[in-house]
Order: sequence, then C-alpha cells, then structure tokens
Amino acid sequence: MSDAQRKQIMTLSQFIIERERSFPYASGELSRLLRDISLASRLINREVSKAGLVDILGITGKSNVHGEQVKKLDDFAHREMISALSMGGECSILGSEEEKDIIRVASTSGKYIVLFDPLDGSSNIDVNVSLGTIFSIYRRSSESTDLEHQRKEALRKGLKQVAAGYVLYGSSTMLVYTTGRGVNGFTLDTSIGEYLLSHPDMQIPKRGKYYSTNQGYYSLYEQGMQDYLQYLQGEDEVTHRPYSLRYIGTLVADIHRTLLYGGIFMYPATRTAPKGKLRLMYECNPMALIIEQAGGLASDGRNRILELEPRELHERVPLFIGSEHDVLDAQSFLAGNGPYQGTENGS
Ligand code: P6P
Repeated sequence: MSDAQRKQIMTLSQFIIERERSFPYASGELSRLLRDISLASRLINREVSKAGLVDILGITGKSNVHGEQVKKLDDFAHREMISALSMGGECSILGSEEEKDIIRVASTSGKYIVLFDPLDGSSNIDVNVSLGTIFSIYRRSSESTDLEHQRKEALRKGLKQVAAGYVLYGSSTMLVYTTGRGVNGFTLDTSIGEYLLSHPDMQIPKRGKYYSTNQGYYSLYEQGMQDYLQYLQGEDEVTHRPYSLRYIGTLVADIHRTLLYGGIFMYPATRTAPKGKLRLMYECNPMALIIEQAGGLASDGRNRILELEPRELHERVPLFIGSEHDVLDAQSFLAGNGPYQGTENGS
C-alpha cells in the first residue's frame, strides 16, 4: 500500500474527532456514543455472519410488542445494543422496537437518549438477506428520573435528533451516520475490527430510476399511489421511465441503495394498515434525517417526516423517502395532481 493510499485510511474514531469538533456538544460524548453503537454492531455482525452455522435461528417463543415472533438474532441484537449503550455511560434513556416501554439506564445520568431498531429485516434472517440496525440520538432536556417525564422526553420531533444512522449487514458491513453536517459511510474491516471511511460526504441524486415498494399491496393502495405506480411503469425517455423495481424487504438495504443510486422507497398506507407499517421514532425519523442531509426528501406522503409530532414510542407512519424530484412526484400524485410541475422534465 503506497503512502498516499495509507494516508487515505481514516477510522470512525479519527473521523469523529477530526470532523466533529463543531458537534454542538463535546465531540468526546458523540465519539463515545458511536463507539458504543459500533461495538454492538460488530458483535451483532459476528452473529449475523454465522447465523446459518450456529443454532441461533428459529423462534425464541417470545413475541415483541407487535405480536411478531421474535427470532433469537433479534433478541441477541436487542440485548447487545442495551448492554453496549448502558455500559458506555452516555445514555440514560433507551427505546427499542423489542421493548414496549422506554428502558431506563439506572447506573448513569447520561445526557443522551437512543432509540433503535436492533435488527431491521428480521423476516429475512433465515434466507441470508441483508439486515440492519437503525439508531436515532437525542440529547436529554433534563435530568429528571420521573418515568412519565422520561417517556415524554423520548417523544420528540425528528428535527430534534442530534445524530442518526444505520448499520447494514450486507456483502460488507457498513455504518452510515449524520450529526446534521452531511452523511458519511464507513465500511467494517473485519481483519482489524475497525470501521474505515469509505463513502465521504454522501449525496443522493436529485432523481433516480429505481422505485422500491411492495407492489403486492397494489390493490390496497389509495388511487393516487396506484396512479403513481402506473406512471413509473410508463414509457418516456425524458423522465427515464419505466423505472426499475427493486425491493429487498429490509428497510436499511432498500434505503441504502436509494441513497447511493437515487429513486424512491415507499411504504404507503394501505386499506388494511392505514398508518403503514414502519415506525416513526426508530425507523422513519433517523432515515429521514440521513436522506435530507444527503439532499433528499422524506414525507408521510403529505407532511415532512421530521416535523411530525410523535404520540407514542411505537407509532407507525407511511414513508415516502429518496430523491427530491421523485418524492415531489409521489406527493403530487397522492394529491391527485399527476407529476410535480416544479422541476425540469426528467432532471
Ligand atoms: P413488507 C422488515 O420486517 C420491515 O420492518 C422493514 O425492514 C421492511 O421495509 C418492511 O418491514 C417490509 O414489509 O410488508 O413489505 O414485508
């Protein structure tokens, strides 16, 4: 490796110290928080990468707050995130998809709240498809130990996040995060156990040629959504149609592709699920902050995700997220107005 190439290598910790001097709070706190999440993700990655070999698959017999069967790997990831964040000393309130109520870290007066989906895409565990961990970080507004007060503290608009990110356990393991100053991606070098900067300053294209949704629900979608899907399947060179459909069924993987290639990911409301399926606090909000920081948009089809007023920890919202011009088109169709007229044709 040449000296020039050697110089390019930057670890996650080095990056945070160098680039986060302007983090609104002491960068040491953020680097310790991300260190804790990074540790948990490396332990989760180790189990995910050998899931097919070790008898960790199958059902725990327990079910989470959503009545879904909790797979052992889900449970493992949940426990690893709680352990790493509790031991790290920076958090005093946690929220997990796998736990109905907030989790109060008794041993510290940590200044941060971390809400997370420990293992997104768990329905794909047994078929060796990419999985993810999603995290959303808020700074506490008080040191209250009152449960009701702490529950309220965990329910803040996505705009108030001080950091957000995801880990993608795919062909390689990546950690992508933002603190409101752009989006940066790090790839895990398992030979040294370090995340190395591989995707600096990630920007989403203004328009893509991929759309991502579970088209199987077509008959359950509202008319505007059905019209938009028909539009995307139409033929027009100027607007690069027909788009290609890509749908992995793991939110982190589908949005990571959307971030890199452009286009739109949609999990709309349906007749049977009028709020959609995805959770606002630890799926939609963190992904919305990342995509907006990369130059894209994220809405529930009508309202900006980051401005939604949360009502409860596990509430669900519809999600339309990705390239600016594609999300504007989708919103315009949902309003019954056809393609958005405010952008250059097909730009
Ligand atoms: P459907 C995975 O279970 C998940 O929560 C997200 O990761 C994913 O985007 C969505 O559900 C897939 O849901 O209804 O298409 O199977």
